[in-house]
Amino acid sequence: MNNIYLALGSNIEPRDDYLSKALESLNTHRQITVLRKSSIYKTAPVGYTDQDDFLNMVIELDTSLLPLELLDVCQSIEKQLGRRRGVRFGPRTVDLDILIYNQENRETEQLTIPHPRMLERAFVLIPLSELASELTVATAHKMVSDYIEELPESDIKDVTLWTEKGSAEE
Ligand code: A4P
Ligand code: MG
Repeated sequence: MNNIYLALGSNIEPRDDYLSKALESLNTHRQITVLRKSSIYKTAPVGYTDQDDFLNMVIELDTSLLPLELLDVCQSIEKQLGRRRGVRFGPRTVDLDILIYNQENRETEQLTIPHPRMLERAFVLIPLSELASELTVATAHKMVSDYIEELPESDIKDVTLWTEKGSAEE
């Protein structure tokens, strides 16, 4: 059984549609099965802050694809959903990042796993903890929940559970 986690993010409307379309494309790939999904969170932009809020989520999947093949699929889904590469860390219809691929530990320009910025990002760690709070990352004795405890309070406050548009009225 694989242990593979992806992070999804979007900050261009319709953000929730972009997330569902990305999920659908992953699921229809014959070598990918989406096993579990976190809730969707509304998150304040990190890095380049002069942009709209994001919707972020994390999914667990099973795949027979190798890491670089999976990256290739992620990038073609981003492209298919209209992603244009502009400002680094800037606005995007959809961003698909590979967080963890089993015990894989690699650092190349094309692909770094575990994702190099995941451990300091509340918008990744909080949804990931819904699926795997006891997962150890990077060191043998630090779990996802430990990394969350180390985050500044303000970063945690910037990540709130997102409720689908209109659902409150229904
Ligand atoms: N790459 C290397 N490692 C990986 C990996 N593990 N997964 C390479 C995916 N790609 C990986 O990515 C640039 C290159 O990283 C790729 O060509 C790939 O070969 P990109 O998606 O083209 O560009 P980017 O997304 O602007 O850069 P990057 O480095 O992925 O940015 P981040 O770190 O993902 O940051 N704030 C909030 N609240 N929510 C967000 O989702 N996202 C970002 C993007 C910034 N601020 C955000 C959010
Ligand atoms: Mg990316």
